[in-house]
Amino acid sequence: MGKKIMLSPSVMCVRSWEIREHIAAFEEAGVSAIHFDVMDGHFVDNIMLGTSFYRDITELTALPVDLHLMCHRPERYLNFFKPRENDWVSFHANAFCDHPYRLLQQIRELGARAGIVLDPGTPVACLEEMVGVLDFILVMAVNPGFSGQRIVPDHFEKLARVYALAQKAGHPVDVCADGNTTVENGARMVKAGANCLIVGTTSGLLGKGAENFRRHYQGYLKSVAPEGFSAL
Ligand code: S6P
Ligand code: MG
Repeated sequence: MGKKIMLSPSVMCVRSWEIREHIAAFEEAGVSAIHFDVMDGHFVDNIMLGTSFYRDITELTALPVDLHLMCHRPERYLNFFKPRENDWVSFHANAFCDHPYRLLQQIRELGARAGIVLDPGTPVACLEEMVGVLDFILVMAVNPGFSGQRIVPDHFEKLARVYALAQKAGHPVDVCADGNTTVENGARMVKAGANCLIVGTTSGLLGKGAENFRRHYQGYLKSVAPEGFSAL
């Protein structure tokens, strides 16, 4: 059995009125989590995906929700979202946050999985002091704020450095890639060390209806990890 690859579909790429059928398709496919982009209009200009939509999703499924907080002061949002046990919560190393280590501990105390996000411009070294309290690292392949962008050129090399650091943690730390996870890029991301891919419009899986997701999910998974894989 080869490397286990997790896929997490990004719901900002799904029309809100199509969410119910998509969640049914995600459950059938056995995705690892549902990626949920939160944008505060300050850390990034865009404003997107709030607490009521999060609650709607949690009423529809027990699948973990992967809260990607693109927000300054991410510590403020735990009380608003109230993540469930087994949800994933990540925030950006370059967002204003006085005590990121403490916030990671607080996320874990809720029983959720704690993650740090690296922008394309954020150095990998900032993870060194936090890797002991991390469950995953989300490496942005695009600048945060929008779907449908092109990957930054040095992303694969950066992923490899993140993977090397994660290996030294002494406990399992997942390495996730977010943005422009086309089949071709996804395969290179997996080779570079990612074991989790956030899939959106450019993967061809989202933005074209739930039936399209159903039809192409297994093929995508096979293409990004051709040497033997299993979904978690
Ligand atoms: C971007 C966001 C991402 C997008 C994803 C969409 O700010 O964090 O999670 O949802 O990049 O996928 P694609 O394939 O359109 O880039
Ligand atoms: Mg995201």
